[in-house]
Amino acid sequence: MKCVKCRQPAVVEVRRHNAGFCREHFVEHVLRQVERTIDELHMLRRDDRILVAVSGGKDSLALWDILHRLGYRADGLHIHLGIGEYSSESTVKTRAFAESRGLTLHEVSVAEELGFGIEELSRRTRRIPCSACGTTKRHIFNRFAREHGYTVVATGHNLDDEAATLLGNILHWQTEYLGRQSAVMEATESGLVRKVKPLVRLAEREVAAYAVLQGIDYQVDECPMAVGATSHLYKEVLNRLEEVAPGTKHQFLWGFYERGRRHFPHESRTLNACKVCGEPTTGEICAYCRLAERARAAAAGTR
Ligand code: Q46
Ligand code: ZN
Ligand code: ZN
Repeated sequence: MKCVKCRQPAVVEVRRHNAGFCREHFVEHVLRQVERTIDELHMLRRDDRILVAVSGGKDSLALWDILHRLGYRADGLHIHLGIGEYSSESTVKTRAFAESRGLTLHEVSVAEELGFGIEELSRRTRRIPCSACGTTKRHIFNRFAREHGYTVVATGHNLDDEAATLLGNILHWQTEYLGRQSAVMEATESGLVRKVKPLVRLAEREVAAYAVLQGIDYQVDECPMAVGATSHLYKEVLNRLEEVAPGTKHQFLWGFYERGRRHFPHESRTLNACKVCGEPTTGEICAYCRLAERARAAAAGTR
């Protein structure tokens, strides 16, 4: 197969575009896809101060690299989750990446905040690890962005991630989630910082190919806590459909953004300041503070 742009041998094939690309033109293709997503969905402004949520995996490091190349002002925030060797290795990769490109990296440690990491947090609170982890990450990213004057938080969710979430939300008819599922979450007066997902036009394998071709040394291991997650099964199912009919994932997700989402309720919720930490919440005390309180109570043996 030859590159559609220059007829040199292709190194990556993108079946849904029925095209092959050489290294140089694949990189250019990825940059254009992200630029197009940012423009079409009005994700970022040139004067935005962007905080990239960097885990050390391919998606977040590729996103940081791409935003940097597109000329945006983007700093990184890495959270030390405290999930054994997986976490320490992720931190090493993230730091090395930031250093190699001269980018500003902030770090926050869950263990320093709570006294223990995600593994212990989920054990003590008997919550599914990814649920406790998600609550913690959302809280830390939003609070950090707000306190440090960032106008937007960017995450590395790709087409496969978002299509799998959509499939899960439909299978369970989570109408409230469907109304909110979007590649852009606007800021609220109550203090939720704007959130964007600039990689939603790129399939996971395209992001991986981009990271490899750009020489990004990322954490290749999966988080050990994610073993058996249903999202893996949804991704497998979607990949199977994609094999038979290239373009299915894109049509599914982007069709939803363009034609499906508006049929689900998405009225803005009234949010209050959490009585403990001040972060926005629908109740009196936010999910993160309730989680932290439960974990501390369990440690003190009061429950
Ligand atoms: S880090 Fe955290 Fe993920 Fe690990 S515990 Fe689950 S949510 S899988 S992106
Ligand atoms: Zn080429
Ligand atoms: Zn709180």
